[in-house]
Amino acid sequence: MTETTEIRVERRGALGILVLDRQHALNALTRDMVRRMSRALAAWRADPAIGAVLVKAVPGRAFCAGGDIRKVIEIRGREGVAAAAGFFRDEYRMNWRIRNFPKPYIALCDGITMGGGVGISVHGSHRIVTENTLFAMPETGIGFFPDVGGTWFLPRLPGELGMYLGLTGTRLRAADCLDAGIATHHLPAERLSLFEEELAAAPADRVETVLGELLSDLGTRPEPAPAPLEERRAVIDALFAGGDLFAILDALEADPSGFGAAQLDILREKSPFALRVTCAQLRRGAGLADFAEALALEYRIVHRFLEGREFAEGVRALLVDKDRNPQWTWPDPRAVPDEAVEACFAPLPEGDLAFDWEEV
Ligand code: QUE
Repeated sequence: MTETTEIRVERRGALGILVLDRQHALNALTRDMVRRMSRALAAWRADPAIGAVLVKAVPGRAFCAGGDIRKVIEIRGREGVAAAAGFFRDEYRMNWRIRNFPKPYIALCDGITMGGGVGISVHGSHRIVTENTLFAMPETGIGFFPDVGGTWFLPRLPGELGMYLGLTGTRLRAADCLDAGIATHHLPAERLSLFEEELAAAPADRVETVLGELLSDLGTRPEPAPAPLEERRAVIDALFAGGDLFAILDALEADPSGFGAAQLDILREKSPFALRVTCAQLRRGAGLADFAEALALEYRIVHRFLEGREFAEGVRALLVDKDRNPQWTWPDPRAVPDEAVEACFAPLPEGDLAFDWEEV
């Protein structure tokens, strides 16, 4: 399969439609896909005949499982850090365009929506989930950090939910996504094609109105999760409130309910270095003034993850060799030097990533 078939850029009525079509890889984003999406957004922003953008995947298990990070690690090995960073440059710039898109941006998250898939949905104006949605930011498991704007949206979820999701990589279903504010609407999957058809039939200047009508007509309440997140919110808020990872780990250890111990078991599988960085990243993210700053901070961090070995080792163990036995650089969070964490946030010699609607 050639790269050019991995994303379809279509037009239907006043709708700009992006169709992820890389099913064999759960629609994980290649650099080519990212660039095509980014270019389409710039063109549609300036096109008065386009009233809204719809992003969806070909029918299957996934909306989008992330980025094609196996390829990123391969490029890092062959061509170096700067070449590998190019993927993230294009991806973060696309994330910025989604958040700043001046018309409705509608993501149909009908299936696995993780990592990079969250980046192409959660920043849009309309995030539609279905009974098939499985949402997560699972990066700490592969020695990486919750990027694609995680620095911005995770600290802005209610209470300490963002810290919990970013550290543990916990997967959420539709009802929890709605309660958390990650999703804005729920549609049964069987109604998605009708939704698209009706929206495409609206003239450009009516799309926004019709969109609202369709969502209230077709939208339903999702099945509640078996153990809804809302019931654990108070416990999560108490246990994940610490200012640094050590305070959070101490709170989990002291929790008598069993929930704390279960979270510690989950965290023991993650990269200790990634956990330290993620905690510091999300606390910093809470204080940032705008989205661009958050992405620029991630672009700093990603350079350090490309320079180090933790990310490559996580990708090797979970995605390439699949032995699920990563040999992390530091065996536990206390062994990670503070300087190694702090170094992730230091300015880049080349300066920060810039955001605009020009070129790719
Ligand atoms: C954590 C992650 C990712 C992951 C698995 C994790 C991630 C990602 C992929 C992925 C999935 C399918 C593919 C692919 C990559 O898996 O970000 O190339 O075909 O992109 O545990 O963060």
